[in-house]
Amino acid sequence: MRRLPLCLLIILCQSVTADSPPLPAQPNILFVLTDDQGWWDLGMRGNKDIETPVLDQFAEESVDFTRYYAAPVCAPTRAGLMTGRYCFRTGLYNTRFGGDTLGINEITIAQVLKQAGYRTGCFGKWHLGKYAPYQPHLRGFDEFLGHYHGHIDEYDYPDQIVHNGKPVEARRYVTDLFTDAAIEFIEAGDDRPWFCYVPLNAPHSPWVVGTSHDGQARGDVLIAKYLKKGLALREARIYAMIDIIDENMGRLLETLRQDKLAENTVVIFMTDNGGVSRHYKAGLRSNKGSIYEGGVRVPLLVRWPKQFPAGGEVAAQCSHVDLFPTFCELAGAAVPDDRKIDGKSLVPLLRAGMGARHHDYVYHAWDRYFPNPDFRWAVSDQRWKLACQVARTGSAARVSADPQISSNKPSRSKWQLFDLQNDPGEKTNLAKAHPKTVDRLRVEFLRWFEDVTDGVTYQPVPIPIGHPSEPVVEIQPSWAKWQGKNIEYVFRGYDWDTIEGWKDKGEAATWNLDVLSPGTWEVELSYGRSARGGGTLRLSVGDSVVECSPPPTPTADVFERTVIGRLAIDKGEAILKAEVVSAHGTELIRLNRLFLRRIEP
Ligand SMILES: [Ca+2]
Repeated sequence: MRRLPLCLLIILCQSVTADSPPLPAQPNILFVLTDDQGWWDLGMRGNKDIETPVLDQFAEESVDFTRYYAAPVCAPTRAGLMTGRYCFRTGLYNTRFGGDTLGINEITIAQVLKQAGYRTGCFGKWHLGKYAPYQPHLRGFDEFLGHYHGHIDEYDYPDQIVHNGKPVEARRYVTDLFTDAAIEFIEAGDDRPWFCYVPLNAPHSPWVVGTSHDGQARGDVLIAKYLKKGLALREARIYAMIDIIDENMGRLLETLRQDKLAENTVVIFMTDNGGVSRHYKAGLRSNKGSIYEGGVRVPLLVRWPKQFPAGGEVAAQCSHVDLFPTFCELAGAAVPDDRKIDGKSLVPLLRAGMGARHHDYVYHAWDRYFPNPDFRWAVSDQRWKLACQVARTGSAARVSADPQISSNKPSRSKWQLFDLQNDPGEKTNLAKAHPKTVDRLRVEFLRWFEDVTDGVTYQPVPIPIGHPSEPVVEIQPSWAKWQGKNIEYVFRGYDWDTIEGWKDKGEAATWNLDVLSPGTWEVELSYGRSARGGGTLRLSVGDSVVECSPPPTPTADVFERTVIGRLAIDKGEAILKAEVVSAHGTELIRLNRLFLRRIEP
């Protein structure tokens, strides 16, 4: 008896699609992605404390996907969104250390839509590659304003902002800023349809809501509002950031309304991984980074007035990789046929406004260090989910850019089986009661894992230098490998990272380079040095060497820049090496960054 309604639903779904008139060709696509906002961080999910009136109203006008999955963390989801492929196929395996770079042979949805005649813009967090030619304006986006890394540190007067490859200064709260840029893009329209991708970096840490130069009025008011409701300060800050997201979603939708674009625009709202807030969880287990539902189930709301039924609800399990073929179908563009695309278009489900089946299986795996089939993984069918989450030991601050293969052994005792239909909170492990289901899901997961990792190398891509659009290349510590007893990488938000503790002769850090054209580069060192330390540092690429003894800076945490010489570098793969010639006292320096500036021949 349980199966009958399901069959009817499938038949209904198919008949709606088959009998429906064709969709209007090439609608505009406005795609809003938020960062670390949970499934539960919406009023419509029963969260009585958060205030998201715009998104709640938008949900009533949209098709709501109730089993929609992102990857457990940021960059893997973005890789899947941009390519329709699970991230491991693309060479992307990390959120830092250069492992967050989308393979150069991947085809992005922006490239496809641009080819199909769309104007394309991206406003927000890219997180798929820092260097040319991995930057978004070189990967199909006509227009990019945003940042490359996983987060920035200043949200009010935002730092690390880039416009089409060039660093720029910007003011205004970052969510307002990216929304302003998206609205400018939408309103600068011509006859072409447009694709406007708005990957807002809120409410990702560091949870900054201040408006310091405006008297902190808005930030203080929003935080105070949530503190009064009894939230802890951290939670109040996250909710306050979501208030601002909601307000800006309203600005985008109002722009469409005023410009009479609403009926010709498909609007998508989703978030990039599980939430980080803990005040209200809608009964889901765990948070961002995990393979439990709280780590991977995210909202997906899709609105197209008169085409997709308002208030529709899709129960079928769907995945972030599905948006790529969905956008292709909306644009009338062919899905690339020279590679495996994991996603399946959601258009039939959207037109029906319902559906109980889409993917037989959806897969998750996340290990910061290296793709690993035994560490943190899960696979689900429409009812069951097999999950394994093993805690890794060790300090994240000392994580090497050199991927280490885990020594974890497969351990069936750590596998958990959940009945998601009856236990969406993943409270009861049924693995012992259903060994055949466990076997089936594990076999399916391993089949998938072998498939998506087959023939792919997982290493930080070599840093390209000599690309014509990037005459100055910033070499960051997080992309280095290092060797030595004292030396260590310290993560402080990318531009403030260091490699420090250089004490013994021979202690070294290296970066792999991909030299696109031969030439001479001026080397500038950004560093801090205490008067209690010092010494001589050598930088080399092959036979080309420069040495320097940088003077002290006001403290070891104040970074100054100094040009230390020139390196002649041949075309091809090369290794840039920094090493201790001599050191005394506390440490030689704290190496913050290197800048390679091409000298015109
Ligand atoms: Ca995220």
